[in-house]
Amino acid sequence: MSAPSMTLYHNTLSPFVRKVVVLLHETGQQDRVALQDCTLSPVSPSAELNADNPLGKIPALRLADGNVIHDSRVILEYLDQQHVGNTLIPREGAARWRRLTLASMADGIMDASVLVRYELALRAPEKHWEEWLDAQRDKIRRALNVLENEAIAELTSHFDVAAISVACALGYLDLRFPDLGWRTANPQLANWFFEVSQRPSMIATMPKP
Ligand SMILES: N[C@@H](CCC(=O)N[C@@H](CS)C(=O)NCC(=O)O)C(=O)O
Repeated sequence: MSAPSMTLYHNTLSPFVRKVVVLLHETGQQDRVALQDCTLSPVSPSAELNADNPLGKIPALRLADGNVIHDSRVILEYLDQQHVGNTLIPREGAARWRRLTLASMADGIMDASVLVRYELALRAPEKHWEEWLDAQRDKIRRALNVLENEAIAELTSHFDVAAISVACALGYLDLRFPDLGWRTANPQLANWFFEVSQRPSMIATMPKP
C-alpha cells in the first residue's frame, strides 16, 4: 500500500464530508486520501482551511499536485473519475441529470439542516428566528416527501451519487434532530435507509459525536 497522495479536510459530523468518504470506500480509494481533522463553524473558522478554501467550508481536497478542490459535488466528480470500477456519477445522458438532481435534493436537505443546527446551537435562544427555522424545516419535509413518493425505486436501484447523498442527509437528520420523526411520514425511505446503513461504507463513516 502506498502513502496517501491526497488530503481531505475532514470531520465525521459533516454530512458533506461523509459523502466523500463513502464514495472513497465504495470505489476502493480510501487509502489514497489522508483525513485531516478540522473542527469549525461559521463563527469559529479555521485559518488553515480558509487559506485553501476562502468559503471556509469542508470538505476541501488537496490533490497530489497541491491544488485544492471544493465543494463536495466537485470532489465527488473528481474522485469518481479516478478509479477504474463502475462510475457512481453517470457521465452523460438523462441519467446524469436525474441522479445529480436527486443528489442536489439531498444536498439541499443537508444545507437546510446545517443552517438549522447553526441557528439552534450557535445563537442565544432568545434570538432564534422561529419563522426562518420553520421555513428550513419545511424544505426538509418537502424534499423527503418527494424522495419518498417519487424516487424510492431510483434510490433502491443502485448505490450511486444520488443514493450516497440521500443516505448521508438522513444520517445527519438522525444525528442532529433525533426527535424529528422523519420515518413516520416516510416509511419506504426509512426501510431503504435501514438497508443501506448496513453497507461497510456507511458503517465506517458513522458520525462520532
Ligand atoms: N456546498 C458545500 C457545503 C459544505 C458545508 O456547508 N460544510 C459545513 C460543515 S457540514 C461547513 O463547512 N460549515 C462551516 C461554515 O459554513 O462556515 C459542499 O457541498 O461541500
